[in-house]
Amino acid sequence: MPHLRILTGGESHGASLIGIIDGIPAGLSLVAEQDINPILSERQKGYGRSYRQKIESDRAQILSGVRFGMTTGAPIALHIENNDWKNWSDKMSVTSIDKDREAVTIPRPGHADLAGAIKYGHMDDLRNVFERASARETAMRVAIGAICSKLLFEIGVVSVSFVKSIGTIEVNTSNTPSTVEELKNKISNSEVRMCDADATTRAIELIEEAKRQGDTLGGIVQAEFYNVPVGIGSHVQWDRKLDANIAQAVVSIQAVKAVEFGDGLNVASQRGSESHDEIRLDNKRITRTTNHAGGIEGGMSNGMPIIVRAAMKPISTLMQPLRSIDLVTSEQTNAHIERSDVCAVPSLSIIVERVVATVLADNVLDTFGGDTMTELQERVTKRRSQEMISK
Ligand code: EPS
Repeated sequence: MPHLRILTGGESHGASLIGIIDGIPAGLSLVAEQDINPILSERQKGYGRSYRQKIESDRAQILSGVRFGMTTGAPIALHIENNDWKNWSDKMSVTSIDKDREAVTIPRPGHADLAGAIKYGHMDDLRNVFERASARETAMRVAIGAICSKLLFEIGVVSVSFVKSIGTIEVNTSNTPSTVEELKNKISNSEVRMCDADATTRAIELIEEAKRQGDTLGGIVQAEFYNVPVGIGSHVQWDRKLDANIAQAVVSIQAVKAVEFGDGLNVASQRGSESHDEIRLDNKRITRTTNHAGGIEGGMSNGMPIIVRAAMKPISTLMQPLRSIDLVTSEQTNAHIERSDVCAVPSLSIIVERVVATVLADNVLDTFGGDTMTELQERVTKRRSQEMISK
């Protein structure tokens, strides 16, 4: 993160999630009820989530850095309560308790349980690892990302995200709507955030089948960002490349195993003539005929839509568990079972959109600076004028 500083804290069944984002300019209008909480609700939806989502109704409270609905330039501290905490206050007690802690000692294949236990010396209670490893933490990353989305919106950037596949069910992209608004409408009518009614029905059937079999499902999501100014990120140093920054952030999301930009893995089998985007003028604006690159060349935004895909592995808590060992008794047995989701791919699309927004806002601020939103907007407007050819 070249400009912003961000930290999150909190456990899945602890009292709450907290987050701090430092580096947002002064003068950004910010109201949690309008700018953050509707997006947190979206993250909780999606067919295949556990009963937990009926217990939670995530709302971020802004604790600092905002006065009278405007950012002051100071660090913004956020708080999201875990409603479920009241049911877990013994198991997650901060102070020692007299009761049995019901320790978990059988790691789940695919989860952070085993490596985390060996690393931090928690072989006698894996809960010390998995409560923090849990994807519950993404609620706070979405809240922070929603602030970044608002900043991007104020410089003219809009975004959308959707599910491309769940397990073996893929959307038919041939009738994808051409405008962002139409696309958003179609996605919001699907319980799995797919812009294809037939694929939605089949994905829901597949989730039901996986649930009956005590199994889980992964999938692929896509996030798109329009009107990003040219030249955020940089070719001059490895850690300033925009795609590298995005890849790190996206792969840091729980259960994400792969990230792609534009044509992604397909570039490997293409010819150069098929893979690159020809440059042309559209009313004196420099633009491209195609967008195979997904809006990034040489580690910099090139003005075309930024297209990012992420692949999520199936969730590692299985109701029909895989084999594992008890770290205390050495007995070969079934992995630990904990209430969990069958499929969280629709939520991942919301998370990826906000995590990428965070990286884009960070790179916008690194490139253009500005202590106030007015300064930032002036500098972005100047850059946009350089995207034109005057003759
Ligand atoms: C998660 C397991 C489930 C999910 C949770 C992530 O929680 P629980 O064990 O309480 O049912 O619902 O995700 C959330 C709580 C959330 O808000 O996204 C896990 O193990 O990662």
